[in-house]
Amino acid sequence: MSVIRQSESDFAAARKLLPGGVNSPVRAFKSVGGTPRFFAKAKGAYVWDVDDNQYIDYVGSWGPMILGHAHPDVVKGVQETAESGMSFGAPCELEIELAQLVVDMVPSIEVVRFVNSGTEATMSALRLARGFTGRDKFIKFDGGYHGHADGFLVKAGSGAATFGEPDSAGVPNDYAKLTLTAPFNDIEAVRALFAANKGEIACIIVEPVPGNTGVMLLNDNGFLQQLRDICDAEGALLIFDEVMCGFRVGPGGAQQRFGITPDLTCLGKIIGGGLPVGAYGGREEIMRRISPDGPVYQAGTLSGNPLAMRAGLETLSRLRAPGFYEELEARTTRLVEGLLAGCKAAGVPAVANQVGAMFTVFFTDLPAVTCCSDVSRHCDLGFFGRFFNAMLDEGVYLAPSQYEAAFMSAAHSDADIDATIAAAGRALAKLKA
Ligand code: KE4
Repeated sequence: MSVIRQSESDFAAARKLLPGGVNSPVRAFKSVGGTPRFFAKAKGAYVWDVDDNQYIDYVGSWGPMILGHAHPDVVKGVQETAESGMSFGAPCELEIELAQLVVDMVPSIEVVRFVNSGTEATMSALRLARGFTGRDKFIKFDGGYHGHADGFLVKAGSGAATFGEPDSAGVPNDYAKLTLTAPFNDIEAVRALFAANKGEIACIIVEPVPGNTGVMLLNDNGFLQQLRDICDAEGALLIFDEVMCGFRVGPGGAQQRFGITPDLTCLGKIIGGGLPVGAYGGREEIMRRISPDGPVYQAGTLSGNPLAMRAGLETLSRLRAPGFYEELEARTTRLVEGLLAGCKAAGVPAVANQVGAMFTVFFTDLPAVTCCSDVSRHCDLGFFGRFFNAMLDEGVYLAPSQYEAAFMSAAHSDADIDATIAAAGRALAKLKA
């Protein structure tokens, strides 16, 4: 059991000043129990808490740190840029450079707008889809999490599902009723929604690689193509929420990996290299409806600020190195196979879902986890919590919720992966004893 006195003291102090002692709910460890670790430092594949305990980190700030923490070139770029000013509130050339890189990397994006978070990206894309189609309703999927804008907190996944509260207080019923939901991978349910809401649905928003009910896999029926086809037939827009899987499952995200072209794409996390950046983009015809070109309003004081743009540039430009994703995916596969082998050896029933460099291990007797109800009904969330804390004691930091994804970075070495697998073996043996 690691010494965590300073984290305990910090958590007590933080709880007096911050709701739950945190600035984002999942960080409070409510679903896994125990004291959240307050981080003091992060470098490469490692983080250190305020008691100087070191962990191999598979959260990576929830995805952004794909190069590893505090990459020297990213840090140097931010330091240099800061010398010339932290934020202008005026156009700067770094915005053009990052926009060009996003347009070059993400197949469907012709025009892009930078914002400050994934939530801003998805809420703006939804407003744009409504403005472009003149329709108010939209479809999301059970367990899909698209940030905390009101209309999305209806059967949200991730944080809300972790707390077992699929709807959030404070979301007006009149607003929530515009949100239609369907099970992921279920095209018949989507067809039924369009039939029952003829001419009223502005868009479908989907995580093409769901990561907020743990990682979910597409079925074998070409679900994303089916969504593309139904949107074309019904005059609705297809929005890919690639905040998590964008630049994570390949240089062009899920749309490039699966060869499907959405009308709008939402980005976040990796695009800012650890600084607050979100983005939404798509076909020029649609994006030109955004103010000041068009009537759909959206704005932001710190949007496109030079520091965040430079961090994003220094990060994305390194993802295009030949073999970058192949290596990352191979490391992730080796880790997942090692963890499952450890579970088997310990007699702990488990399965895993992995796409590229994101994965989730589920503790369940099911042969596969294919939807969010599999997680809430058939996964041992209590065991997950005990495993999470046992891995903390072994010096490995996993996501503090069964409903989250874990992320590999380019900084994780083979030795780190071997050490993680060995740590899991010890943790599982302790839990089985
Ligand atoms: P942010 O507003 O947190 O930058 O992005 C919201 C968002 C939108 N779309 C997807 C697919 C997302 O995964 C997210 C945010 N992901 C969570 C992790 N499940 C962020 C961690 C947190 O909420 O603290």
